[in-house]
Amino acid sequence: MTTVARFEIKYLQYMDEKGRFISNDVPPAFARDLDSLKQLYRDMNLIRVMDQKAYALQRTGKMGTYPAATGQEAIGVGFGSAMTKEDVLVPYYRGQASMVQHGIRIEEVLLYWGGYEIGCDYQNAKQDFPIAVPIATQSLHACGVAKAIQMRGEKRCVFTEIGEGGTSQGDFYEAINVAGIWNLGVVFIINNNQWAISVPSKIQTNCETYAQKAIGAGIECIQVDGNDIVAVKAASEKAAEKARNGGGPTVIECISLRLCDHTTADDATRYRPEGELDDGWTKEPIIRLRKYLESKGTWGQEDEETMLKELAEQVQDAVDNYLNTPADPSEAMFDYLYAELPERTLAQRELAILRGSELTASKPRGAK
Ligand SMILES: Cc1ncc(C[n+]2csc(CCOP(=O)(O)OP(=O)(O)O)c2C)c(N)n1
Repeated sequence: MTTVARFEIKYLQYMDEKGRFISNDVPPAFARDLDSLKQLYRDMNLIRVMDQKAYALQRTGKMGTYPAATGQEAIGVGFGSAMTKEDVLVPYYRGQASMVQHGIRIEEVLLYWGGYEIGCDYQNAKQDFPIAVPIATQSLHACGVAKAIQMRGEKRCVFTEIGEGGTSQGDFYEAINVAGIWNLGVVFIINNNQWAISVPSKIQTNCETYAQKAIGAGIECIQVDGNDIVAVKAASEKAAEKARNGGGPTVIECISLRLCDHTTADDATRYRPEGELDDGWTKEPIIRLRKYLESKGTWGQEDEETMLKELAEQVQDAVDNYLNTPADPSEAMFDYLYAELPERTLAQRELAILRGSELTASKPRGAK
């Protein structure tokens, strides 16, 4: 017997949980620039503040279900900041960090989760896709976009994110297969936050890593510390550059931990083992970058307080815009799916208009 092929999975981490650069690899250029790191620190904090506010909106009946990304901010901010304006983002429901990073407005994210169709009509990112709630469907959409880019001969790439649980779906395997064989410029980000609602990642697959699923599709892959924004951004920049230049797809598995409930409709205390959160909070991405910035003498308590105050104001402005948006009329649910409504749906739309007028359809969400 002979060996016909060998594979290995590389792991990338630059910064440990104490905020020390531990890698023998030379850090990428952005990581040697303290202003760039400070900006990334601010961007991650923005998502944390936004998530807290979104939870409060849901809890006070002013918004629908919301999936926070607490503890996973380095993933979305990391790969979102590796994207150019021309690149296309095909997000999943826990994708607010990359969405905001790519120019989608905070109020648009809130509007989506508040049930507004205009939440998907991104003013500053027209090319980006609506949030995909059906698991793994976005992986195939991303391949479709990348195929169009390839046919037009454009120098752009596509980023799409998926939870580790979502990679069990057929759509994901079909997507990485077609991305491999058609050499599509897609970067698949696996957000391995250790949980698919109450199913721990360890019993989701028999693979040692989620990254290695790419090997079956013949595409390059890497596993990174998803709590280390330097590693996430560095791996994403490399994969994006390759994709834009015709080098094909990459799968990047980012290891992190969900430090919040799955969504506002979940109670993780019912399945999470004791102690997991305590340990998780020592490894989360924001504190480690703060420790690094402090160790360089470039960040202190005053900077922190000023930043948090500014971010709270920024998020509150977005919340006010959200709350002051008149509610979509009931018939809006019919208005964005077809160019021309089929006959039978027309009747349903008429009914929705009739019913809608009985409700307080045009009342802004924030109205008493
Ligand atoms: C096709 C489909 N099946 C089931 C669901 C219900 N569902 C919502 S989230 C979820 C778990 C997903 O976990 P994972 O992919 O790990 O992502 P995470 O939510 O942890 O980011 C499931 C099964 C769905 N949204 N779509």
